[in-house]
Amino acid sequence: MANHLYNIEHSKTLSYVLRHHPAKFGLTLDAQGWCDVDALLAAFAQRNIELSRETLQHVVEHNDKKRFAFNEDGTKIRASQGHSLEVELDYQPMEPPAVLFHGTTERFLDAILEQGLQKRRRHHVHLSADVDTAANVGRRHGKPVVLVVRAAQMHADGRAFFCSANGVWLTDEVPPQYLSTNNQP
Ligand code: HQG
Repeated sequence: MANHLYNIEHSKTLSYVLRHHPAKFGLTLDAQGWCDVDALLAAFAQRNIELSRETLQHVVEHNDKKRFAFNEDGTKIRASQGHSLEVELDYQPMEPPAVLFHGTTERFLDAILEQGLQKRRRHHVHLSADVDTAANVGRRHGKPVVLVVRAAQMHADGRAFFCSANGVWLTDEVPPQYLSTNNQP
């Protein structure tokens, strides 16, 4: 059975393929981002990347952030969020909690407070429901800073929010007036 490291490698390769570059593996995603599981397994085998159906199931189930999901009958797989590709993830708009959090790093702070949060290469701006998760996201880029997003106010102002299958909150952009660097938005 796949060990932890093995899972990380597979998770990285799956993220690469299912979020950003399916064509590099000769694969296509449908409009909702789904990839045929048989085709995925064949593409990995062709490239001598060992990935059995059982291991794939294990990765989907045990991945630390539950990054991937199967469709109902298990014939298709997709990344639940994080795409740079144009996909329609068919999440329903949802009312967010009063505040959400965004983890970033100090060197981006001035630009963010001036321009707001932008999705950049991703499909959405990614927000977390709790401070700890946001701090961990920020830590990927350097010394973490957690921003407070006045999500309920954004929603009241007509901005759409979505919650991914793995609990990441998604929105198009966060203008600076909804952001603050402390817990008193
Ligand atoms: C920053 C991971 C300057 C933004 C995580 C972030 C997440 C700006 C960086 C998911 C800016 C983009 C996404 C502006 C935003 N000026 N910098 N106006 N607006 N930024 O990696 O949110 O492990 O594309 O603060 O856990 O860090 O991959 O986005 O620092 O859920 O599953 O530009 O990726 O999930 O960085 O992370 P990213 P993110 P996975």
